[in-house]
Amino acid sequence: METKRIIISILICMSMTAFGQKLPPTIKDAFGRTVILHGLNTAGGAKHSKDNQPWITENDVAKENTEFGFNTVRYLIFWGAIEPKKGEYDENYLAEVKKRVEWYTDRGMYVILDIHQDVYGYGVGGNGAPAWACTQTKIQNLISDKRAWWMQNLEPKVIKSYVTFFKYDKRKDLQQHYILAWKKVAEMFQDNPYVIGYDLMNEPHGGNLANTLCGKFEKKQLSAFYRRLIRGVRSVDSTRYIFIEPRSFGVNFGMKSYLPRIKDAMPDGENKLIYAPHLYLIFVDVGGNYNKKYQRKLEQWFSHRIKEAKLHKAPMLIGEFGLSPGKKDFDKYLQDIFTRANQQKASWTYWSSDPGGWGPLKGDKSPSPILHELVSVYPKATAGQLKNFTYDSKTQTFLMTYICDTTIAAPTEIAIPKSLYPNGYVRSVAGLSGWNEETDATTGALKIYADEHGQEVTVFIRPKE
Ligand code: IDC
Repeated sequence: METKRIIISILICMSMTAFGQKLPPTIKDAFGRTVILHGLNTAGGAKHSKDNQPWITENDVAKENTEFGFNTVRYLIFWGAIEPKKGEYDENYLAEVKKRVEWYTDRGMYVILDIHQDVYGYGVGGNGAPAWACTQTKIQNLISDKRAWWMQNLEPKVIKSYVTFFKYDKRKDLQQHYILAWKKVAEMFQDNPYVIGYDLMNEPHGGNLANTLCGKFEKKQLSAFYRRLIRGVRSVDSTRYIFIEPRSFGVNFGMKSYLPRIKDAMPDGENKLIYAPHLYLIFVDVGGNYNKKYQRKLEQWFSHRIKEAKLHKAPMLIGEFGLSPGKKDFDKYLQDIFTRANQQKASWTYWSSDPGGWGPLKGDKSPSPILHELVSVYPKATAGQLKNFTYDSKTQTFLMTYICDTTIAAPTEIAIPKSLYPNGYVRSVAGLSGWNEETDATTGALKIYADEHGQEVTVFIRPKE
């Protein structure tokens, strides 16, 4: 039985590269290793908390890293908290962000900084933009409203705020201040290599639905905004990745994006963009369960996103996806996402770490059924070309194939979350005549040191019986 299972997994893994398809670009670390990012968004609660900081403590961060095996966080920050008064930065807020960011980076986790917004900004009932940059400046929280929160985007004052922000010719100051805010943030983290990049704007929305759906918003306004913003960020930082998102409305559900090719503005012409779309099929928020119809929608979502990532010549991070563990087949939905993400060597950050609701931890911080689906073995850094990898959550088996590159002066590292194999695991490495290995004392990651250049290596991991 066991042997049959192993053979089947190996065959599946091999068939994925059998037709010589071109491998998508991947994220690289400072050593040139191929990196896969797995982590959580932290945190929704920061949008309206008193100090705009998330719930998390340093201990929770350690647990994410060692117990659950995550190597990344998508960390939410807010323009309204960075620049609450026009032209004045809140140094205290930024210092508190820095302190928390270092909880992750000091232990070698990557941080993606995300300037977040939903429903444009604080002045019009949402979060994100400071009240002074909204068409209405009285701070109110409409989100406690009973409707789905994103319906607030249909409020006239919200539409007007988005439209004004993206009409650069009329109100240059808004985008200029947004760019300055990013420059301020980028300057602060310049010396921290584990801050892997900047997610320029959460879920860009043009306000006007007609313009959004016919493509005008992405083709004209959003692309022009990104070009300005990328130039601005690159004037202070030419090493980090820049994460770009398509428009949210429709694309989150699986429709195509109209965003034209966005180019980086690195001094040496290098492209360090990562395509970072969100995945929320409509059944997640509005009634219904995951079924065949949504399985087809999921295929459609991936097929559009893969084409778009190719257009931008960028690797992909699914920046947000999530759902309630109360939905029937939520586990199948998540595993279907991971299978497709792994085929593309795509990274992901689950929405969100907030305890309770969709979170991997319940309100009392005990594990929710979501956690079980998110915790997996994955190649967090591969010293060579990562050909393919699979993880089966039912059997807890992992298989990867890579081509060894000895010009890379660092080992291949496989994340093996400590909570996964209480009775230990068995690993086999095929394709090498000799190698050294080591277990990371803190995270439990398996490090493989090999010196046979060009050799195809297969690693298989399963629970100890
Ligand atoms: C949600 C939070 C919810 C909050 C709402 C509005 O889970 O508590 O009331 O935002 O601020 C997104 C957004 C992300 C959303 C998430 C889930 O980027 O901020 O968080 N979502 O609804 N886009 C689609 C879904």
